[in-house]
Amino acid sequence: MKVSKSDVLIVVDVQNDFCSGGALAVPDGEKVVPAINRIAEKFDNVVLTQDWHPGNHVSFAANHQNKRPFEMIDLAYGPQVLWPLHCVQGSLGADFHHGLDTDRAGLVLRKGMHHDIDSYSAFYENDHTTPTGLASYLRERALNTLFFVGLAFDFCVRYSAEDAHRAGFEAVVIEEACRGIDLDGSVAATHASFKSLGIPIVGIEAFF
Ligand code: VGL
Ligand code: ZN
Repeated sequence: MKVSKSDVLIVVDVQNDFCSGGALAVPDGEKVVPAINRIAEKFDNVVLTQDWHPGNHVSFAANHQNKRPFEMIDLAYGPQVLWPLHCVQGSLGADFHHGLDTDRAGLVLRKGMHHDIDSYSAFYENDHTTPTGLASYLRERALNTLFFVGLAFDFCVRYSAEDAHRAGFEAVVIEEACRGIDLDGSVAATHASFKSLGIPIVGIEAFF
């Protein structure tokens, strides 16, 4: 596969809190870093996303009485998983993993900044209405095939790829350069959803 000028690599949330030792560690999260750096060299266009929450964020279990991480609550926009405090704006946990090559990124898109709405997707917040601006950025730059890598496969990568597909972009996921949280079967649900939407998963070797 030859990467073209209208392709973009979207590197989702490769941040300390999602890596080993982090507040919301995804098993083997940091193992995506070498693969992502290798793939990124092939792309002219790279976007990094960064989960970036205020301390009073609604997705933090600590901000609700008698709630523990990984419990669900109902918010105005629907069900929401409660998470451990993670990726707080300006914290070390919110920094990109030190091994990630960030130099070639044309855009760093921060998300989850509204205290009352979570944002898994890089396109729309969890109310499915509030846009992040990424779709307009990509359209204006005529980038139409989007390759997704990063963390977590079954949350932010999943919802970003699905929203991209619904917005009319070609969305492709490089699963070998992702790792999942796997909460209540969420990895299997992600595979089923990608299959029904026709979102392909491609291997890393396709790029070399
Ligand atoms: C994520 C849970 C909460 C992710 C972000 O990056 O997948 N998951 N915030
Ligand atoms: Zn988050």
